[in-house]
Amino acid sequence: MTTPLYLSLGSNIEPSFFYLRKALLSLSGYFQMGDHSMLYRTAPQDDLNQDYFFNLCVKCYTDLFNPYDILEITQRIEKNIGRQKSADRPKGPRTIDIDIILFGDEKINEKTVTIPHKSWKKRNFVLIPLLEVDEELGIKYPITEWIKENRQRGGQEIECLGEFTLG
Ligand code: PH2
Ligand code: MG
Ligand code: MG
Repeated sequence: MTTPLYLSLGSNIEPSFFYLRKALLSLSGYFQMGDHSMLYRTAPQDDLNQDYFFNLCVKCYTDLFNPYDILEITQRIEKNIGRQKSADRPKGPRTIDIDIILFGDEKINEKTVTIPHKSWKKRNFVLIPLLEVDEELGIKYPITEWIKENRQRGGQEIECLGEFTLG
């Protein structure tokens, strides 16, 4: 049985496009790849004092069923791309971030992994590209409502830069 897996990718250390491409190519070594969204340039959230991010979402499929196995893969790829975690700035600048947003109907809330992602409802840089890769998610979750609410709260600047090709 294959399960859909929705990932959000982000980078705000140059060369961001290179890191994002490398992440998509690496993911294709572990998962069956579906569509990825357009590329977005987005204002930093949470830790505001850093460069703008480049974000996109991708839909994958996998036969794995243990969310920890998925996490291990995404973290291994982050590490390979040179991600360095900073204890004093957990939401600070990063070469690449690969976040698990949704994994089938999985619900897990533990220290190392939370699915659906802890902050996905509050982040238009996740919701907008996510809806683009799978419109039907908008039936299951009130995503357009969340997007509107987030917009009203402010600080959610997001600019579509167009298609992101792997070539
Ligand atoms: N990631 C964060 C914190 N803030 N802001 C934007 N715009 N994009 C991100 O990917 C992002 C962020 C923590 O992972
Ligand atoms: Mg993140
Ligand atoms: Mg992360």
